[in-house]
Amino acid sequence: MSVLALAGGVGGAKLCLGLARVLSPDDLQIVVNTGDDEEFYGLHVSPDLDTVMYTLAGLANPYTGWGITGETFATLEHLGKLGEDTWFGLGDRDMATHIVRTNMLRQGKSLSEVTSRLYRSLGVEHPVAPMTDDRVRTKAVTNIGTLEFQTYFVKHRCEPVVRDLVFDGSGSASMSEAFSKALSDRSVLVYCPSNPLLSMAPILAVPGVESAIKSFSGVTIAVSPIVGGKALRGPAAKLLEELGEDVSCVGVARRYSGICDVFILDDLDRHHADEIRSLGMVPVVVDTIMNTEQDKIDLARIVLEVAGVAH
Ligand code: GDP
Ligand code: FO1
Ligand code: CA
Repeated sequence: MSVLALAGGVGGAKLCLGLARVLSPDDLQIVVNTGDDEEFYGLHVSPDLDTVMYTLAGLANPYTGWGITGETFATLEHLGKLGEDTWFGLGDRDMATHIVRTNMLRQGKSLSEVTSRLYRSLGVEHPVAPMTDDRVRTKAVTNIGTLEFQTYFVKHRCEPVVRDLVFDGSGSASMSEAFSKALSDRSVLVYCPSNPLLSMAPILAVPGVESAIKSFSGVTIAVSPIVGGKALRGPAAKLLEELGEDVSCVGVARRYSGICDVFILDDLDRHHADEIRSLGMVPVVVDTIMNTEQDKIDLARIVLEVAGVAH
């Protein structure tokens, strides 16, 4: 079975790890959101690409989900002493990733090329690509003004009330080559349990993506990131509410209506199965909470089994 998985950061990375444990590198292509990207201290940071990378490389910080385990922050501390505003926490080792990325981009390499080099260097064999090599930046239109994504997310801890989300630059962006190829030659598309508004929406906003998914010849399967009406972490539930959408797996499913065949929802949400069916998707109810590596592998196997049946 040949799979294309779409992912944001922490939630997406969990299922990607499970998929990578059960599929060979030839059978799995991962495509990641880059709307969260931003420059700090002159360095290009790609949080979701790095979260997936550190997770697949076994280096991810298990408490935060992002960054490197056992990280130190001496450079950041010194940047502070030199008068820099240091609310965005780049660790010493993580900083090396951004230095290599920034240098390669400056030399004219694409973000796809940089990503392949970084992942390979950390021993990750499964191919992972950004959704686009072009500049797309998520902005949050809030009650305190329009904020750059990391200012909203990290500096203001997602506290401002969001009225709209804008994916700056996406109108003129093109899908990365790996993304566009995977949409035409893979047999299963998986929407990982990532934030539908902040991680999946920017991927779907890249011109041509939605229409390519509509004509995708294989099976499309989503896993809900909303469990029991709540996000397991992060602002997904708060954002659904602020944007007037259903704060449940149904709100998530509605966003995938017309571009998804099978919707996997958690046991806790089994009472929503009929609503999912009425949106035109086949509901599959399972335990979707991935704490251990075995949980991630188990859910990945279920996704593949469901894909096999639906095919
Ligand atoms: P971010 O970019 O780091 O915010 O991560 P993502 O967008 O990829 O994922 C965030 C979403 O993952 C949140 O809405 C969480 O509810 C969801 N999530 C995290 N862990 C799990 C899990 O174990 N199971 C499910 N179903 N969702 C999860
Ligand atoms: N998230 C935080 O809440 N605080 C941080 O200081 C922080 C630093 C950071 C550095 C590198 C990186 O790749 C991610 C980092 N994140 C941090 C996480 C990240 O900004 C968000 O989780 C995502 O952008 C949301 O997907
Ligand atoms: Ca993200």
